[in-house]
Amino acid sequence: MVQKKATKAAAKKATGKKRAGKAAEPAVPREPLPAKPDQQGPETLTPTGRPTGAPRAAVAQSGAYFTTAQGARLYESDHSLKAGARGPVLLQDHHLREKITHFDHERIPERVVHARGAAAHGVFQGYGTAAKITKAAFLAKGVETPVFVRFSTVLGSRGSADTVRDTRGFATKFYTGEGTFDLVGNNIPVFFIQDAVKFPDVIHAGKPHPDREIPQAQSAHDTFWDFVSLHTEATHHTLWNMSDRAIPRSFRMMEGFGVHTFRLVNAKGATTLVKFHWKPKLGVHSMVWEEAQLTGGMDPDFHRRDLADAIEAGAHPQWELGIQTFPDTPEQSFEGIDLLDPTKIVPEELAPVRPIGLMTLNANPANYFAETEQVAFHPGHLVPGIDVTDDPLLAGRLFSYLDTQISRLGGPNFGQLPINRPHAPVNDMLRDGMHQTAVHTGTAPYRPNSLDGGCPFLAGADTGAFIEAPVALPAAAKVRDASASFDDHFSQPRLFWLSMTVVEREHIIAAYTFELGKCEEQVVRERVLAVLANIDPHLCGEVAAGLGLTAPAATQPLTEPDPSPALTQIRGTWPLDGRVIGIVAGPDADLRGVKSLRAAIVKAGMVPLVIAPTGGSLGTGKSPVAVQRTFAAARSIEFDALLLAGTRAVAADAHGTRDAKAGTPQPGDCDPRVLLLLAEAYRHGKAIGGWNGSAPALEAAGIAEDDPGVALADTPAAALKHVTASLAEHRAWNRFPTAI
Ligand code: HDD
Repeated sequence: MVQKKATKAAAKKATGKKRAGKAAEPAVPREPLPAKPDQQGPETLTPTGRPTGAPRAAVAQSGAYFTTAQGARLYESDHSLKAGARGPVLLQDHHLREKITHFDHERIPERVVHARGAAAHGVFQGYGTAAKITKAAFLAKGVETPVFVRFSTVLGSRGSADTVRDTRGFATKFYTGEGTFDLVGNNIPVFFIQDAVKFPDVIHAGKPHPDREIPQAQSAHDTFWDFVSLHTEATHHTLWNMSDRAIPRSFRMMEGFGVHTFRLVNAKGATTLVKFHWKPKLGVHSMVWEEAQLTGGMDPDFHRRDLADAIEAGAHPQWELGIQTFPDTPEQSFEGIDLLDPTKIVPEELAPVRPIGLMTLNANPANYFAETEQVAFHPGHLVPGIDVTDDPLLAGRLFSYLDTQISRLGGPNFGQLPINRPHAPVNDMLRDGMHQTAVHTGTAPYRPNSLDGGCPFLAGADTGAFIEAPVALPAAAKVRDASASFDDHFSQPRLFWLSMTVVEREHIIAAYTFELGKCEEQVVRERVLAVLANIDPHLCGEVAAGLGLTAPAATQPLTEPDPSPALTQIRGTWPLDGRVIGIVAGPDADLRGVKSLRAAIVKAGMVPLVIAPTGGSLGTGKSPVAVQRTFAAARSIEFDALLLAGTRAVAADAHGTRDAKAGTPQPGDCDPRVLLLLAEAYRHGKAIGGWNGSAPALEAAGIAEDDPGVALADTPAAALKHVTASLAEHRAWNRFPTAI
């Protein structure tokens, strides 16, 4: 609480003597700014999981007076203690030593993979549709469970760009009443390797080269392609990575996958094999490659900002959790697909995804470090009713996560950090260790005991987690080997390729050509082409042509699987929540139209941003139009669609301040920065519209009024209608090549 008694005089004394030239500091204590309404901290529980009653998003600085870590008040903080104003600094200055020491230890090791991430709080509500096959209580109808979700890239360091070509992590912590369940998945349903023993290898190959530590957050380099071409089991995941899935438009527009097959157990002990899917309500959408690259420079925090802004604006992203179910037979395969092989999917046409609950992300973290950085997920955090299978990749993961977290979070007690504390009561016998914050009482931390009243007691087998289903194991000898079914590395990449639309195939060809073009070793490029030949001759031929190499022949017969329409992103129309519409305007634009347009865009749940020659506002009078972006700062990457609000708004002017020209504007008058904006938006397949005679600007940018996704209308409302119709399909796909 602010100390009300503090007077100006006392405050002045507290801040020390006044110095000439020193900026005025606030002198009277007042309440600190509260957390923003969209922010929420983790549930405030004791280290053993009991509610403390403290507010969920506490402010960092509370209280009027600055103190040491021990609570002693400081009367001066800008100077170290010296023997005289020009004399040596004294070692006895505790404040100096404490401050520098703490600062020196502010960083913790970043995650060895998935270092770059952004997260949000939310809630999951079960539909009850899985009740027959799992006893997991949080999946029962209507049960609400708090969640914390962290999205990430895999390869980049903590400060790397969001929009690089990479797999995205999609890790969800369900704080259920029966203990914490973590679904630690990705936005790609398969993985590079089939056995965890190769995980350090694939990551070493993907991370920057060890000698010069370049390139950052990229797979476009020799070691990555060397590895994936030598381990052809990586072909399927690599193909997804070269597709648009690896450059998502937004975290809000990504699917998520549990990847492995899991085993659900019902109240009677019957088991079912399942694969988990997250389906975004906004659809699955991507950037185009040039856009992703530009974004890396213009706004490297694009995805992080997009998620936080959407939540702050109340556009809470939602995903349905779904499952594909398979009979738990001894073979653990379905329609010939080995369910223990994490490089394989089961097409949704063969096993439909059945929705079992809805997740809504509705609050931003209050503190990045405390929550997003310190959160610790683990695929072994399971609840009754959900069990693992013998997928050898999953087995290694069950070891790795706790192990890495002990080093990353400085000891074995990180489970007591607020973001990691289960919401179910904790009553373990884990004791002591670095950073122990629980004060365990009792004298007998062992079982059974007769001193602490015999507590704690064991739950019955029907209520406890980790009651593994008694699955029979085949009689076998110990071997370092894999099942023969794991040897098929090409039929599913071919299935994926054949399921893509023409545009998506063009993007894949361009991605391979770019990445291999960045490789320096000819032997690597040639080996990758040999892999591509086993996926599809057209893919291989086009990439080879782009590299100036000869396409090799396939070394295996090509399979002819039925395409899976569920794999393409280009289908249907989708909600437009949170989409950003740029309105290009100038001093003489139709400002009444701009105002009505802004209101219509907001009403439709989208975000209008006015782009003008300079900042400030447009128009005079009582209600000028506020400008959000200047011509100098606006690039197409930020907008999902553009609307031109009139003619002379885009007249060329070196300073962007000249009065509107008289007479009919000519194409040559167009400001080059607007031309760039239009040209990029056009190249990136974005909807473009306008009214009030915006034709000259379009003409100057070389865009025809009847091009796909382009529309000039008489009124702002009509222009918006055209643009939103095109935007619902995400992009004007007809602008891209339509035939191979
Ligand atoms: Fe992993 C982090 C997802 C295989 C070892 N992994 C990590 C994260 C995600 C995944 C989303 C970030 C979690 C967060 O936001 O904190 N990992 C996957 C998926 C895999 C996978 C979907 C395959 C299906 N991972 C995998 C293997 C191993 C690891 C085979 C090791 C044998 N993963 C780790 C790790 C990380 C991690 C080193 C780094 C930081 C952490 O765990 O806490 O333990």
